[in-house]
Amino acid sequence: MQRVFIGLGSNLAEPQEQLRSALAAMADLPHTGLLRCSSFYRSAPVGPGEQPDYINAVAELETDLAPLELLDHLQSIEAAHGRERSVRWGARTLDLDILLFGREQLDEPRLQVPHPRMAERNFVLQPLAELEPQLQLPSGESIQALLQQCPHNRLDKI
Ligand code: A4P
Ligand code: MG
Repeated sequence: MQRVFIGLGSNLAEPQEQLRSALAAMADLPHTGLLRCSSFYRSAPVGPGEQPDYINAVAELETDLAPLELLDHLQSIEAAHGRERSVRWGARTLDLDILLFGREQLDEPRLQVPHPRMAERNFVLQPLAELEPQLQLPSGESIQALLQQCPHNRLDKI
């Protein structure tokens, strides 16, 4: 079993409902258990144009799936939630990112882990630190150090 952290985000179509339903879908995945989820956070949108605020959270799973198998399942869950890939970083009903997969470091065309942009995003780091305040990334950096260096965009615990 590997411990995995998933970043959840939504800013369309009842975002809190999207996250709750995504958590239920992840709990139902084969060879996978949902261990915990952080609080939900409301965050200022990072990306192009005018967008609604996001709801973000981080969930902890344990899984026997391989990383790319898990990615396939997460993309199916996104698709089932009406996600259409149009604008990069644009508004979305549901985004599920693999933040950490055990202590693995992967750099494949479809999957980079740790998630390459997590260190710049307080809407990822804050809920992750809520679950795991002593976390160290595979690089050796502590979550607390990353949080201090990260831009302080608007972020409110719900
Ligand atoms: N991919 C590679 N590595 C991973 C990984 N670790 N986890 C690939 C998941 N997917 C990974 O993603 C594009 C491709 O990334 C996938 O096909 C997968 O093979 P996508 O979800 O289709 O596209 P995207 O999400 O539009 O692009 P990207 O670059 O993943 O965007 P991000 O980085 O996810 O950012 N502002 C706030 N406040 N809150 C947010 O949650 N999210 C984004 C999206 C922008 N602004 C935001 C938020
Ligand atoms: Mg994504």
